[in-house]
Amino acid sequence: MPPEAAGRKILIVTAEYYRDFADRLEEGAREALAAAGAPAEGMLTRRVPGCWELPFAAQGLMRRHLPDAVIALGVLIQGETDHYEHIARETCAGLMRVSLEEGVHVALGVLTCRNREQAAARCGMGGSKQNKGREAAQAALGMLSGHPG
Ligand code: RBF
Repeated sequence: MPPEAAGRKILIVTAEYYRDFADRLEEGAREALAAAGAPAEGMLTRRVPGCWELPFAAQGLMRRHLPDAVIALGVLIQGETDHYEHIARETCAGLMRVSLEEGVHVALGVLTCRNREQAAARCGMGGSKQNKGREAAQAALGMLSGHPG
């Protein structure tokens, strides 16, 4: 069987509001794609300022580059106001909407955390083996290899 990612174009769009976490998520996603046989030219990576920008950017990039799948990455951390709730809700709803509108799977690698420690543990930092960027990439690959859609 050919590697799942061979010959595919996969877009990784990352919100870099927390640059340290963003870098780790993107790294996890890229490693998972490379392990599945994606050549460097099959991976398109783009950055946006924050999670709020992810749905708009993803849609524009999908129309322009026609990827086979999209991986959306970012970290939201609760603050003292309720901004977090609004950004989290609209980011997730927006990503689902563009996925359905464009007919291309968007893997959700957006973390919604109470604090930096929670985010670090999910980005493979401080000895953690978890990386939600890697998991999102694996979900995207799973959808490309035989899942309906
Ligand atoms: N963007 C993130 O990616 N993660 C955050 O935790 C985050 N927190 C924010 C908190 C406030 C109060 C505001 C105004 C913005 C925040 N943003 C965050 C940035 C947001 O996603 C977006 O980039 C900006 O609002 C500009 O449209």
